[in-house]
Amino acid sequence: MILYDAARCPYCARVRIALAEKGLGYETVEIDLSDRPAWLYTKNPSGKVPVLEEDRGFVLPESLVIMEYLEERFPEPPFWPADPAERALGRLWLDRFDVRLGGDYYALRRGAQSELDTRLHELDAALEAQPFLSGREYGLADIGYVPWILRARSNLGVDLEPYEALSAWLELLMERPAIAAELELTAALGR
Ligand SMILES: N[C@@H](CCC(=O)N[C@@H](CS)C(=O)NCC(=O)O)C(=O)O
Repeated sequence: MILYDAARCPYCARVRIALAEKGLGYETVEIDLSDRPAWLYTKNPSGKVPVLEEDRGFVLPESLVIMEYLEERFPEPPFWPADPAERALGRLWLDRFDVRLGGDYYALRRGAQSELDTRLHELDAALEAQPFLSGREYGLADIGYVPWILRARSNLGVDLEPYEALSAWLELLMERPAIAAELELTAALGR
């Protein structure tokens, strides 16, 4: 498998974490997003990364679609909880990512008006009630959000300490080698 990747890209981070959690080996082709090769558009017409390419020539863009694909093609270990209600809530987190985190994260990064603190309070409140985003088990919802939380802290200088449940969630996640590797990569990127 080949991952067309960019170290800085949090959407790529979702896929890197998913691949690592599934224990899958892959080759990385690092894409310079400021000088994208023209052939990238043949793999993904939007010219965005991540894109996953399988040995048999199957090419798939879009981080959420790739994660769901990996889950179906390599079911072990499972990414979704056994409880259908928790699965549904996990999917809702992913579906609402832009309003629940992404929009205000990117607004802050652009220097525009941002309510990232409110979004972080909301995440914190959700995680006070349960250890993981979709409920009792770690899964795709957590993988879908954690790259931005890591980058908010290391790249945007957001102090996560006031958000106790969110910080506890992050600590728990960082015990996982796939997330710890991503933390190292994010820290190495600097601001
Ligand atoms: N919806 C896409 C978003 C991917 C995305 O925005 N990737 C960024 C890098 S973090 C990119 O390729 N940007 C280049 C561009 O917007 O032209 C996904 O989930 O994979």
